Amino acid sequence: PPPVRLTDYRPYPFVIKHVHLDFFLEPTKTRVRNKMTGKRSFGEHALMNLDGENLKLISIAINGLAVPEEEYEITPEGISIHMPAGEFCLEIETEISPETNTQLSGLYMSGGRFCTQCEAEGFRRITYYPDRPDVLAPFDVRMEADKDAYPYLLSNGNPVRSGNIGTDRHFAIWSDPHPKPSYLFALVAGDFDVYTDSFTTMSGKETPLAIYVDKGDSDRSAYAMDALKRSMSWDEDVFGREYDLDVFNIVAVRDFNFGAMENKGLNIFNAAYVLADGQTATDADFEAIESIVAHEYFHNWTGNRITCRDWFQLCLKEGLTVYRDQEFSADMRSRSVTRIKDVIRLRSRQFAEDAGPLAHAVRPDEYARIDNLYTATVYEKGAELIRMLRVLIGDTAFFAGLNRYFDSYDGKAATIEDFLNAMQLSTSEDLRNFARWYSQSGTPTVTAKGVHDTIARTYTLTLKQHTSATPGQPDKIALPIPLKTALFSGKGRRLSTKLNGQANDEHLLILRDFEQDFVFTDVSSAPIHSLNRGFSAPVRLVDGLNDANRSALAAADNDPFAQWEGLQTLARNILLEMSKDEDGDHKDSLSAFIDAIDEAYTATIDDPAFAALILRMPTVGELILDQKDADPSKLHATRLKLKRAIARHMQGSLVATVQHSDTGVFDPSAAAAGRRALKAAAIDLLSGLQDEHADRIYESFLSAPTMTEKLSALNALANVENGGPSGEYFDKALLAFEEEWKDTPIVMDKWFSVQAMSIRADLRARLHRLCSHPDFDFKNPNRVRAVAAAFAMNNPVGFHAPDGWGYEFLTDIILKVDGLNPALSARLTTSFESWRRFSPDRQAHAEKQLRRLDDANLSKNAQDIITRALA
Ligand code: B3K
Ligand code: ZN
Repeated sequence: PPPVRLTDYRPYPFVIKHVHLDFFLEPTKTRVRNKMTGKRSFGEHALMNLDGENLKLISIAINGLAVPEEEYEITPEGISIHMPAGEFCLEIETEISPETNTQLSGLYMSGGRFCTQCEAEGFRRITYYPDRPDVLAPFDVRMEADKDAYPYLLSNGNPVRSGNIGTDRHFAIWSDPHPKPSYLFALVAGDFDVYTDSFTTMSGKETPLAIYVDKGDSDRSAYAMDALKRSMSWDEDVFGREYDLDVFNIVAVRDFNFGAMENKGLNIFNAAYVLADGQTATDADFEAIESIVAHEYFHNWTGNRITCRDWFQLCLKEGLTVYRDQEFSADMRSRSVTRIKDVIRLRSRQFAEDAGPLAHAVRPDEYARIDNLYTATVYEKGAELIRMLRVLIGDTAFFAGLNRYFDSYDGKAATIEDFLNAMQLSTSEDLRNFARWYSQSGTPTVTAKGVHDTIARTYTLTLKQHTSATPGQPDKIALPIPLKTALFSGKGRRLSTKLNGQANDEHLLILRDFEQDFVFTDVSSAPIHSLNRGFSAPVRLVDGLNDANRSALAAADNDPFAQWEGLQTLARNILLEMSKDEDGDHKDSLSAFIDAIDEAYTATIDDPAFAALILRMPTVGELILDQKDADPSKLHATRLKLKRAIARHMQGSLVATVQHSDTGVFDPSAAAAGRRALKAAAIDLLSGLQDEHADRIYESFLSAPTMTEKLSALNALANVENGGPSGEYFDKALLAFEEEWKDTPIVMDKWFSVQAMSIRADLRARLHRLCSHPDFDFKNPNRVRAVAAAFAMNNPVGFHAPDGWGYEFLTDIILKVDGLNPALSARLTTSFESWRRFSPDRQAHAEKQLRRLDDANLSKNAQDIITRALA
């Protein structure tokens, strides 16, 4: 099928003034009556096309009269109906089977409850409708169901009325006054425990809040509720945005294709991103819950009130909303630690995507399958573009532009051009070039070279940008790249210098051309430059410094991101040097590096979350990014060597850190989480010394007071594999863990993924055991991801095993999942995205499996990824 193209956009020729939906809920035979009133808005053609998929048509009537068969046609994509002139009331009744809907798109059942997922194109699996984001209408929903089995009946908007029907059934009516596109529709029916609270908005309106969870789980909803209230108040304080309905509900379901969904007034969440307490969730889980709750809530303004004209504009809501949730997390936690984590995520996911066959623009101009556009590029790079825009135009213009955007497009479906126009009206900076960031794919590389002139007291920094060709875009244009820059003396003192006559100790350089010189004046001695501070632009940087300069900067830089980045670059360099020359002792560079780490660690120990990041060495996944013909096993071995050297040198302080545990009630705060993160980093390093600390780590597993500590000890035990008693610690610990948590699926997912991410001789057999475990379930995405995605995306050593078994294992899973859940199989298939980056033997094995997938006649979603990966 031909791709969907941005240039093919045509407005829908009808307006839907109002939608009334009536649901008669039964697991295998749900009746949906859909009554739409509206009229043609332009044009004369009488045909109205509605989308529909897997629907059984029961009846169709216009203005109260049944439509004769020759007046409509059912097509593979939906239905075409001859419409009369003028206003119409179109009533369509269809039947669907939620129980057998394993795709988890549309109306489906999870744990005996009805729930929906409509973005992007799930609503057409519920009823015939113009299922496109630019058709907005107010919805009223009535539903009825068995009273005992489904005591709670929820939908978007405000509750209107509910009551009994006879003795066994009941109904509820919901009304959502805000016009919305169909992808924001939601319905939930089932039995739950409910955790309630309320929030008083800035205009004094008290709004009841509720979180619906599995029976017995309501205590574990407290943190999500707290995050929700903090999000509501933060959006008022920082963006001036108030909530706009009488109630706000969140429902947690176990079977869900991704994190959560921002349906108007009724967010539906993957239970893994709602439920948490110290015993069952790690600090990373708490952090994810906080940011996802915020993200979905923030969509109420960026996405729901202002939505997207078409799916090409997806980044309009996603990039902006990710930016907002990142800012929220930065305000709730440590700004610099949050930034570093966001950059790690961007680089490992988005840079990898941008460098391979799946690269696409933040706003692409064509796509084959919309589900496959929910990518790191749209989300994470989309957020970086917003952040960069703020740096370019400044805070005042940024917020003025946003307010103008909210004022101008509230209640409408907008485009990136609309957004940038609103911004342009608030700034004198010409944003036409900035817009290129949205249409050009690939990650620019910026190369820097500095020359000091002692006599003129100038420092000339020559910056170049280059972006490699990406699929469909052989030639690249220059982008405006804002680089926060500071100069330091050789001794590590930050210098105040002049650029364009302006004196400052940090300057914003905007590289607009392929090559440009920036001349700093008043520079008395040869400086060291610190570029892209705070990661002001999402680029790769070849900074032209030597390692001695970098060490000097790492010790001195007052920008925590720059300090961390300097040490990471040192680590990358030494790792690549060591893996190139395996037999060399690398004594000098090793000891200089370890001293730098030790020094930075000691200097930052009062900020444990940051110190933990200092101890974190670049992962194999990150190292691969800089390589051709990559050999993950070799990189892993080198990385272990480096970690061992660090552990050996810092043993004393690491042991002291491991022995510390907070006492008293569990504290999920960023400060307490930081202490646990440092402990985890220390345990991880010590585990590299194998048997020497195995007893201590096992002991730490047994006595761990929190899931974070339990899991970090378990992860560390996975690294200890020297035969003898310690080799068995991992399996002993797993057994104990399983015994304790076998009835708590979200916790058991961790048990599955720790093993899938372990690098051990028995990994292959272990993975097969996991897949035949009685609790492994191909229909539950969390469980499939806990094994398959954990393995393929987070265990490069195993996945890229030289004889190809990792590729074969994943392929077997994809083949099994595809018939059940194409969105999930397509996502798993993206794990092949970097296959051409590996050594020739690995490439041959990967290609063989991709061909196997290609021949298997898989879903359109999976096929789209396979075709692009092989292209
Ligand atoms: N908007 C949803 C993602 C929907 C994914 C559809 N394949 C969640 C989010 O980004 O907030
Ligand atoms: Zn989102």
